[in-house]
Amino acid sequence: MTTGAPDRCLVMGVLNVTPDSFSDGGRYLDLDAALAHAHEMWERGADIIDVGGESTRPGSARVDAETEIGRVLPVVRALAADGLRLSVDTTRAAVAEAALDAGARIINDVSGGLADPDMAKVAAAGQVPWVLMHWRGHSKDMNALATYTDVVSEVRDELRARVDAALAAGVPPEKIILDPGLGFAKRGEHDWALLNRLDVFLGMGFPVLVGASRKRFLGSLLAVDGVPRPPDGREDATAAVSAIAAVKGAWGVRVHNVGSSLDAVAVAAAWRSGHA
Ligand code: PMM
Repeated sequence: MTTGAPDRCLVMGVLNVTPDSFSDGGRYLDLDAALAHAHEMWERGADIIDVGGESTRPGSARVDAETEIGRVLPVVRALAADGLRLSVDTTRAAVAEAALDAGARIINDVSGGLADPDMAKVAAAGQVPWVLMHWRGHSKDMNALATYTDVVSEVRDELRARVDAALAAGVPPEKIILDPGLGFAKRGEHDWALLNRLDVFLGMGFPVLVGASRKRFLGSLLAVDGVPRPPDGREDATAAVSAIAAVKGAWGVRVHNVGSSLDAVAVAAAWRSGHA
């Protein structure tokens, strides 16, 4: 698969094989349930299934590498054998390497290579697309790291530093995908500022992935009497972000409900081209 411009924004379906992810934790820890959900997303038209074995919800504790590998590998092996295109959502080089060996084709690293110095070597050796997300620290610390004077330029500069590190490690530029990291060491005001200036990230010269699905800033936007809308009620807002991201030229959106975002990116593609 290339990371160049496809004719429409790609839809990456989230498969969290975790007990505690914020919106779907515990639903797909069972292997059969995970495989069935992945197939359901794939048959609906998802372009990539993103398999993760460690929750990144704000405040969550880490799991050890063996636990993460134990969750991710059986799922990757089975889905790759069925021909699904998979990314592995991990910050650990050992997990990424094992998942690539088992058939995953993309590394989705929410730490942009910062959490594990060996990740760049794995990405360079595998010659696979590598999503570098903006990140400032692990989940238990990230709310305290959400301090910015100018969030757009700081996220851009910090991402640029991750790109430079990846290139220096031998990762080909055409394999790099950037992600502003909505909700990761960001408060709602930061998420909106980043979405408002998606053009800055698109202008960095690499494909851009947007992960807004069901996130807190959408719950806050849709709050009633100060009570955030729960994650299950954020689907329409997620699809709206997918449509806007696609109209602006994002390479992909990472979402839990692929159906509504596939419709959204279809509308965006028709809008952009002026024909269906
Ligand atoms: N968000 C989450 C997990 N992985 N990966 C990328 N590239 N971008 C994101 O925004 C992102 C991610 C957290 O959401 P989840 O707990 O619902 O998976």
